[in-house]
Amino acid sequence: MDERRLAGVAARIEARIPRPESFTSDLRGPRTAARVGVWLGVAFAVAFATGLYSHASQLATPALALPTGPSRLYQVTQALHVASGTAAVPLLLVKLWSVFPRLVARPPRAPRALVLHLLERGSIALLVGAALFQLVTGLANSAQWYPWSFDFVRTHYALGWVAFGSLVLHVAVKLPVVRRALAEPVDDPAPVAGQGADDGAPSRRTLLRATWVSAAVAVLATSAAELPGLRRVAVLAVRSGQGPQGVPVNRSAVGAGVVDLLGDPGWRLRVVGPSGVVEHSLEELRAMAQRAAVLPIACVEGWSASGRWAGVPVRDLVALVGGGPEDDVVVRSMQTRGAYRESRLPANFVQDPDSLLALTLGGEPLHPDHGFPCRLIAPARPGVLQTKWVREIEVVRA
Ligand SMILES: Nc1nc2c(c(=O)[nH]1)N[C@H]1C(S)=C(S)[C@@H](COP(=O)(O)O)O[C@H]1N2
Ligand SMILES: [Mo]
Repeated sequence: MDERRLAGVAARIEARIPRPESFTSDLRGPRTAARVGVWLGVAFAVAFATGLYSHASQLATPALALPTGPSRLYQVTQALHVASGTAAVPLLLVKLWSVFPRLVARPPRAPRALVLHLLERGSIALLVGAALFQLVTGLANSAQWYPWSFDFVRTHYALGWVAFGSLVLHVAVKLPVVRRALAEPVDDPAPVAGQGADDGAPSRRTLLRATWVSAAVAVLATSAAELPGLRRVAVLAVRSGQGPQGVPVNRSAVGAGVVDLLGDPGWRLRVVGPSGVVEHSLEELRAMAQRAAVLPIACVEGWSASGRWAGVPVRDLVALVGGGPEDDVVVRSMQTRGAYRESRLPANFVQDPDSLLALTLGGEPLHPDHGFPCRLIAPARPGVLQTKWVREIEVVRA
């Protein structure tokens, strides 16, 4: 009796679980999945390559010397990183929709087929999980929202490898299906009059066009602020482009807890090197040979702004304490807490004449929020490493 009731309940549940046949839209399936998949693959490849470069740029001692020019290199690659990740959001949603019926396909019974099925499903679970994680954490990061306690940089980097690795595997496994699907026409030929009815559903071509448009709108709404004249289109951009001296601010002087130190007449820049320690007052720094350069602040979060910075080339300060062309420098802020209170400038960046200890922005002394009395600004470098409120520069031999 009980057993019969149980069997009845099981049968009713079973009947409610959708089967691949329950999804009737022709728009799903390989022809849609392959076409959206191509662009999703491109977006992930761009995000992965630019992500690796960004990661290498933030290492204290990268394995190979990264180029110091063109000065906008980091700005451009980081904008591409955020744009490709943003474009991937609508692409991934349409792609998941197009293959969703396969998720509820019943596993085969034969042991060999079952093992293959589970391996395939496992690799797809890894790919989808890692891809969703990357897009969600990346978007939250570009919105400056950190609702988690793990280390974003390390986790996003590690899962970038997982996502890209499982993507390569997925493409390799699906290549025959993809080729077949791409060789087929996007839409079936229109039904001959009198035979078969046009059910009024949109065509696959319409669906694909709507997908491309969504991806473009998502990119423009978040990133157009980076393009000249298009800031007003970027309704979802986090940075307004406003800030003292025309450059936005991430961490203000108040936020960094340095306000009380900025007016100190006893402030000296300490420069430590092989031949000793030299201290410079602000007046002395202003009296040294100055150099100006138009350089961007390019935040890892995706916003950027260029300014005309002027000050003393770092290499001139390093030369005064016996530093040589092979030496890195560590730049330390007056800030006593916070992850970005110091940064390391690799030797080839130290030697670039545009790597400045900046004293002015747009011809005016630095605003307190931009790092008064002086800050580091170097070409092709992530914003997080452009240390503000500098107190000490130390020459270190790698
Ligand atoms: N000392 C110190 N320097 C810092 C930071 C910081 O928190 N402390 N933030 C960095 C980050 S994340 C960025 S994007 C740039 C922003 O520079 P800006 O505020 O002048 O635009 O400063 C960098 N320099
Ligand atoms: Mo930043």
